Amino acid sequence: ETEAAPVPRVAVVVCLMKGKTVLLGRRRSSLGDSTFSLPGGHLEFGESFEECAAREVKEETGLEIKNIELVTVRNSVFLDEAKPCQYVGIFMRAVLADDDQVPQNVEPNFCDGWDWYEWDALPKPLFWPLENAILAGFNPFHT
Ligand code: 8DG
Ligand code: MG
Ligand code: MG
Repeated sequence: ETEAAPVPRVAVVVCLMKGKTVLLGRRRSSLGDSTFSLPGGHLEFGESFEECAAREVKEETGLEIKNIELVTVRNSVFLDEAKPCQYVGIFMRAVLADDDQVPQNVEPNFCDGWDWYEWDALPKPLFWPLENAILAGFNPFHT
């Protein structure tokens, strides 16, 4: 059986900021299983980055967000995976539309649950494209 050749895909990820903290969830996925990552997912046809950010955050956490802005773009190539893949990662930042909202684990098959973590004390291990972005200077609080 032959599979279609892999192609790069566009992913929008969202650094949702509350005070000095950001929202992270532990992944349940063949890619980066058990690592902490931002809410986010694949850009759908016709969407703006901001629309995708709001939709993915809503789908995964139930939260409504505002002040959605582009922070940086990263190219992440996963050649060592069983299914090699490549993501152009669009890193956005945003804040809660209403500070009283509490994240819900809407997709428990893909995430152990969401929580707020101090930017200066992030949990380990981070999903490696997020880790790499931070090592390269990604900081949603300094833009
Ligand atoms: P979808 O079906 O909802 O569209 O996608 P998903 O199931 O939510 O996809 P995902 O794995 O959460 O995100 C898509 C890709 O985005 C992921 O496989 C790799 C890339 N990505 C990064 N950094 C991050 C990050 O910090 N969090 C998430 N969730 N994805 C990231 O490059
Ligand atoms: Mg996701
Ligand atoms: Mg998703």
